[in-house]
Amino acid sequence: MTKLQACLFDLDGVIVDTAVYHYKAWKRLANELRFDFSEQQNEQLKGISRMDSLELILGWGGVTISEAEKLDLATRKNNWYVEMITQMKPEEILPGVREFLTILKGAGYKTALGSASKNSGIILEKVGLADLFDAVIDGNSVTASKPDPEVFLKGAEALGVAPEACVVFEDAIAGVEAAKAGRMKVVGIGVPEVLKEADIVIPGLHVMSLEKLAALNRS
Ligand code: B16
Ligand code: MG
Repeated sequence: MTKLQACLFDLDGVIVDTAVYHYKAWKRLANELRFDFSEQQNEQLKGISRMDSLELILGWGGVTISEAEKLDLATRKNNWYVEMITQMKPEEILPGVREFLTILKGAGYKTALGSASKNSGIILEKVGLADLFDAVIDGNSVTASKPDPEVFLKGAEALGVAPEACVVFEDAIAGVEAAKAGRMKVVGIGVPEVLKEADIVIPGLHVMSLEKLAALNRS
């Protein structure tokens, strides 16, 4: 058994709730195209890449367009999204996140971000968490989306830690699958009925502790 040495964190839904901003921007785009989609449909967009999200949304609206038009729409949505996230403040960090990251650093664990977002750098800077991550792997440095393990394997590599010695914190099913495919332990953020493959599931990082991390080592 390899002793756990590093923690890898998803961003949206684990560190901050940027899903609300993604939803507002995608909804604005859909409305301009003269259709709408529900909050329930929006759940399917969590954790998946920008272009994959656009494909799903266009499918819901029955819209068929060229690849060039798709790129243009994705850019417009992203501009609206960036306008919103540049207003983000440290108060938007989810409960217990800063505290747990600080405890991890104090205990000698390495930390990395493993997100599908190409905007993770701005978000971490705006909420003031950039200094608590030893490495940031995001949509700018990966080619395959979750559930492919690439984002987390690159995170482990950047930290110089074996995948078996890493724990991933994830809120999306595709992210949990990615971590498992990368041979890592997974702490699901959400409910066990949804994140069935996770080793443990907690409601948020406010209830995470070094003791729970140590227990994963024995599981
Ligand atoms: P961007 P995560 C994901 O973040 C979001 O959950 C998903 O809704 C979004 O489409 C994706 O990032 C790409 O974001 O358009 O900013 O590159 O959960 O992987 O941290
Ligand atoms: Mg997420």
